[in-house]
Amino acid sequence: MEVIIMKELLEANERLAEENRAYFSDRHILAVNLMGSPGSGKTTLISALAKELAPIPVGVIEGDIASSIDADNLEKLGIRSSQINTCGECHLDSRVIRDGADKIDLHDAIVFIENVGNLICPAEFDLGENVRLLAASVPEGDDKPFKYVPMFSYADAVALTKCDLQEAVGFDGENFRKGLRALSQAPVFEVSLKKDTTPKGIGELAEYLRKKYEAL
Ligand SMILES: Nc1nc2c(ncn2[C@@H]2O[C@H](COP(=O)(O)OP(=O)(O)O)[C@@H](O)[C@H]2O)c(=O)[nH]1
Ligand SMILES: [Mg+2]
Repeated sequence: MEVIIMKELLEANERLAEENRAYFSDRHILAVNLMGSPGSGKTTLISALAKELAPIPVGVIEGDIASSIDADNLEKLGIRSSQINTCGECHLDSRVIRDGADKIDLHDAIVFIENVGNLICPAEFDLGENVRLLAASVPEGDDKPFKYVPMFSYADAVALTKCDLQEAVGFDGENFRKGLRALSQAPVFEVSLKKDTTPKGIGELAEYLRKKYEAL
């Protein structure tokens, strides 16, 4: 019974994902589904990318179980944002995306969908995005691609965040890449966005997204 319900849920999600894809395409929007653990640096990454991607307009659909902290902070930085509260659900699904996109009301833009912090469930729900970006942070450990296989397989690109902490936590970059390469050829972008320091590596990731936007 449970299996049938899950199958129906995923099929319904897939139909709505197709509608979202058409919605984004009609408005010339590159939609980026940004996934990763809580605290992996997703919101920090979006605010740095928005600066780097200018003059391309950037908007954000923020997914969180509760609160509007991230959307409020991004709005303060001048980044158009809408907040979706999933009220306990551990991922976003296609159903809620359209509403969030209507609220920011952008076209000819890059729209980030910051998914709920979780390395498991978001990899099961297509949102109609163009790019699946995974923020994997150095303090989470270099073994994560071996453990969270569906998520690391699902990502089109990986932002390896908090690289300034590499030495402090003994992160083995070679082991991380070995785990990832067993699953996919997704490019890895190493970034450091420590508060009050000069950002590192963000230009390369912005360039990757800019090229995807220009190819729409
Ligand atoms: N040292 C360091 N801290 C970072 C970096 N990126 C983000 N942080 C910090 O990590 C914490 C969580 O970041 P946030 O962007 O809110 O993560 P999110 O929950 O994935 O959206 C914040 O205190 C950030 O300042 C980084 O590159 N280096
Ligand atoms: Mg966040």
